[in-house]
Amino acid sequence: MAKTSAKVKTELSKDKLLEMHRMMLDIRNFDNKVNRLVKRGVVPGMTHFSVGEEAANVGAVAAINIGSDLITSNHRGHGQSIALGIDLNEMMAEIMGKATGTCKGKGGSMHIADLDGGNLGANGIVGGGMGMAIGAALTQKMKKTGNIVVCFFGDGACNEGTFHETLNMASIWKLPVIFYSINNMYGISTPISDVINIDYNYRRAASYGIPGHFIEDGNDLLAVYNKFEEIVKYVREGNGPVLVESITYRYLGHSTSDPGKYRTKEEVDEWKKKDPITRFEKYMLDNNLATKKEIEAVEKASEDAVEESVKFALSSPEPTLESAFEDIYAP
Ligand SMILES: Cc1ncc(C[n+]2csc(CCOP(=O)(O)OP(=O)(O)O)c2C)c(N)n1
Ligand SMILES: [Mg+2]
Repeated sequence: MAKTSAKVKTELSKDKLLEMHRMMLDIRNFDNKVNRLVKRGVVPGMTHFSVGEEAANVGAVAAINIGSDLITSNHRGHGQSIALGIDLNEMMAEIMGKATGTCKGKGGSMHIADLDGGNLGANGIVGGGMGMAIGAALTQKMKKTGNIVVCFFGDGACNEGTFHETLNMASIWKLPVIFYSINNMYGISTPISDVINIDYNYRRAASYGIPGHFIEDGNDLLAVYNKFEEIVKYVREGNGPVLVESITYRYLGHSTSDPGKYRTKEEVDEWKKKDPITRFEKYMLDNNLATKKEIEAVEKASEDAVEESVKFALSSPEPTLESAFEDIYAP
């Protein structure tokens, strides 16, 4: 099993560590449940999962000010939504297209937005969050809010034109935005090594005169958290944008319709040995940061919350026909 290299920062309380662990469990349990529900035909449409990428999401979100800082997301946005503390009942209802959903059942899995948590929204256009992120960052700068924006995207999105346009604009205007590429090494079935002529995308930061950071082990929760803590401070102090990339892996297919024939079982199994949740549990136990009993209690609470969300969503009403004409224009 790979080691957790990062040291716990003294200011990280036991409660915070258990909360981060809970977030990772919620992501895994929630997405595994949705995957089963899609296969049973209970959840309609296309769904992308964050299973395996929990630490890369939770470590980043845990370092920002939830409720005042902002994020933009992509098609694989369940991990970020949950890490920001979205109501699981409402999120499950949204994915099932119910009126009680986060977006009243009009968005579904790929369009979850949660303004209370600072989530400006997921979207199905690869690179689509980048323009929104720098617009939001410009607002923060002009209004001097002191808030920052984290723009989440994949490795594949780094070859979209908007990546270059937004990094360039953010750099010349010194906007408070962190461009964060979660590199799971594939864009659908295409390995990243087939589509870039450098080893890692974070090196592209040099083209815009901004810092590029690399988190080699994005399955190490504390390595992600510690790196983000440092970057968040730099960006909040008004030094301009940063590009950061973490390496992780998705256990499930690109989406529910992906049989995954482009990668071997051995490759997937190798990554499962570096599982972010198992490693963090071991780390907490080895360092006497939590007891087995406390960890089991968190596991049980997470499983119960996901089951509860399914009950809530299934018993919720469908949106009415009239509601299709509501929420079209901003007030
Ligand atoms: C502009 C655009 N081009 C292509 C697609 C189809 N598409 C959806 S996800 C995806 C791959 C994205 O890969 P990456 O950015 O690495 O994210 P990951 O799915 O690996 O998390 C593609 C090509 C799209 N949705 N939007
Ligand atoms: Mg990818």
